[in-house]
Amino acid sequence: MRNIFLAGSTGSIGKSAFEVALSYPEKLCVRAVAAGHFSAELKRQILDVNPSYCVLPLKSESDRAGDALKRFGNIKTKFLSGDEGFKEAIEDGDINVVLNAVGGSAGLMLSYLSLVAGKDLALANKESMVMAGGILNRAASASKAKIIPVDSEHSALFQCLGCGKKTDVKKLILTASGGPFYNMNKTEFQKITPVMALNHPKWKMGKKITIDSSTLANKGLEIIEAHYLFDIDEKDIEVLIHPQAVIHSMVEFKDGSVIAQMGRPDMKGPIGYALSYPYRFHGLMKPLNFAEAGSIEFFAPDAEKFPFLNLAREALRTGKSMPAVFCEANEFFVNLFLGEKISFERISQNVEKVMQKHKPFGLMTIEDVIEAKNQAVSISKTLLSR
Ligand code: MN3
Repeated sequence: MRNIFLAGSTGSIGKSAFEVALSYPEKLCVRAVAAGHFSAELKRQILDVNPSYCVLPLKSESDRAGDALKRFGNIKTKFLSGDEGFKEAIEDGDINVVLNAVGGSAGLMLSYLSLVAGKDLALANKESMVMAGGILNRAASASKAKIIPVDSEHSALFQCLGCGKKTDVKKLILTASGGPFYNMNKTEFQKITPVMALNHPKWKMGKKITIDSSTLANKGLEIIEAHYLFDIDEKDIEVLIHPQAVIHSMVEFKDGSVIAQMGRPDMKGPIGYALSYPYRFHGLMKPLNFAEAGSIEFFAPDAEKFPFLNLAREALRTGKSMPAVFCEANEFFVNLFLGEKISFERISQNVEKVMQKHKPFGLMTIEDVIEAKNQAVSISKTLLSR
């Protein structure tokens, strides 16, 4: 039995993970949940599984949740708040794995605390790996905890890498659906609204990641994530547009052989794999029907149309605090775009300016990462006041 701390339980990944857990009750148990707010969905989850803990960022929210569930006499859930609350729940001896499906840089501390506590981390929150990859890897090796990717491309790479030795790997090939604007003429980019950008052709996801998919910042973040997860050089990580999203990523070995991982675009695949590894859950999802899938296409990405690919590569080559600043500045400007305060093309233009102004410094501790995050926000704000 694996006892899961499911963080971000009411988001799109969280809800799929909840379903996976309920489908394999003899193998999985949701022992703790965490969400950004107390909602009807969270209440339903607590009533469904009666977890030992529920963690919310604010004390006022966790008090509200506690009050709302008090009248259900059999609920044994302890309501906690903030990083202290996370720590208490993570450190509970019953928890074996933390599934971090928190959206954006808010997931950073959870990844760190989980690994420090020696708990395996099923990682859907790519931002924490981008911002603090080196620190998280050190924490994992010190505590002997494993980091198992839940991001679909990285789950695919993880599965493909199992087919050979690391010294025999030539390159990683990250596939990208291309998002809704891949075929749009760049001159029309100025007309893109948040509603248009939120309409992703293949995956149904949260707002921040859907915008990131439309700018290809998501793929940029995934290059950095892949580097830290698998210790592969930036120049050996290729991006390939593959609109059908049937191949989730590939690994090329030095003998010229390429291994691909395929399946329907269903997040239950990578979630289930991370929670069953090194085994597999039987009947997890409908297999691919190749005759139905029809033809599959591949294109080289257009880095001029989507500047985030090269910005991410530059951040990774610069290293130190630059990936964290890249990640945080992007999140800052994505939120402004969602609020219709800046245009679509401004997101990448502003991130580039923030990177130019930032003086990179080495990241030794998690506090250094938070300092990089704060600097990214303050530089981002100066771009708006002019
Ligand atoms: Mn992905």
